[in-house]
Amino acid sequence: MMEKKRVIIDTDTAGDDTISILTALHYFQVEGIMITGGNVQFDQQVENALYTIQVAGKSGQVPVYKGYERPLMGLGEKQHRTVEDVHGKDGMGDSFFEKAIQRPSEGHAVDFLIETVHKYPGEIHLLAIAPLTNIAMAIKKDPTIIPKIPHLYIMGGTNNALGNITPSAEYNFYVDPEAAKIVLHSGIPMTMVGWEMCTEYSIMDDNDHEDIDLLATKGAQFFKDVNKVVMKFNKSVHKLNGTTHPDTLLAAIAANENIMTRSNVYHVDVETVGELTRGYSLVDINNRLDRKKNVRVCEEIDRKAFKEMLLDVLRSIK
Ligand SMILES: [Ca+2]
Repeated sequence: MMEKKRVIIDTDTAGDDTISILTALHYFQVEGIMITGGNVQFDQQVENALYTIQVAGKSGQVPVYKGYERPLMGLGEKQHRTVEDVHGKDGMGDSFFEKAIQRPSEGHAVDFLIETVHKYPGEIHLLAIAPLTNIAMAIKKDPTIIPKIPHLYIMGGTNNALGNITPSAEYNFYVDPEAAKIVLHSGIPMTMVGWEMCTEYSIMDDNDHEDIDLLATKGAQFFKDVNKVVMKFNKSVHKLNGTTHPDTLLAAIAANENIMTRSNVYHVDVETVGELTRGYSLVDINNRLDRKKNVRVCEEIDRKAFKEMLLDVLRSIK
């Protein structure tokens, strides 16, 4: 068997983050999980990550580090907004799972990232499925990690499409656009999977949920539990008929780039000051700005192959 690639996950663990973590644990050697402020109350996110590791049967094998609880500029109107309405009060579909046995590791997530990248230069792929605060701060603290990171996969932004937290912005970029800006211009090779990829290719409708139920595994039950609230939310707010899996899609693409059937490298930037557009991601498709092309943007996914990967992951968790 081929040796698994090493990854570090940066997550605001709630809802689909958990399935993304399960996906990463299935396909990668996960060196550690970093928590950043986002979806729900910070310590709850830490607990959710620890519990997810336990569900995967890997308790004590994957360290969880606490990172920044607030965005870089989290003041006044820019205060960070959690989204319990999307994922449930506990971020886990109001499942209120028991407390995991594993506890968070000592030390700051950013220091863990820096140390691990230096320990395995050229080997640590990053899966960013949260606001980009921790990764931006790591780059600022030690820019010498930049050439040692082979690839960064970002779930965030949109390719000039409808946002989810505001009409113009996707949640991860909206929470910390300054961090997104630092990361997008860092020079790290990166792939962005935007929210519109999620709504086009990752939705699991009632039929898909039936297929998942039929697996009758612990993984399938966990999937069902954490997705209870988001199913209702998506129907009423986003007019989407099913659950959305942006973070899982991101992990699946990182694990198997062949499911990304079309992508292009563009100049991508993020709006930090717009009255209506804070967090909006600009993708310069026609190169009107004539600026450096910095991001590979995912544009099409083999939806069937993605679903197969998801089923494989959930099937494997007995
Ligand atoms: Ca997330």
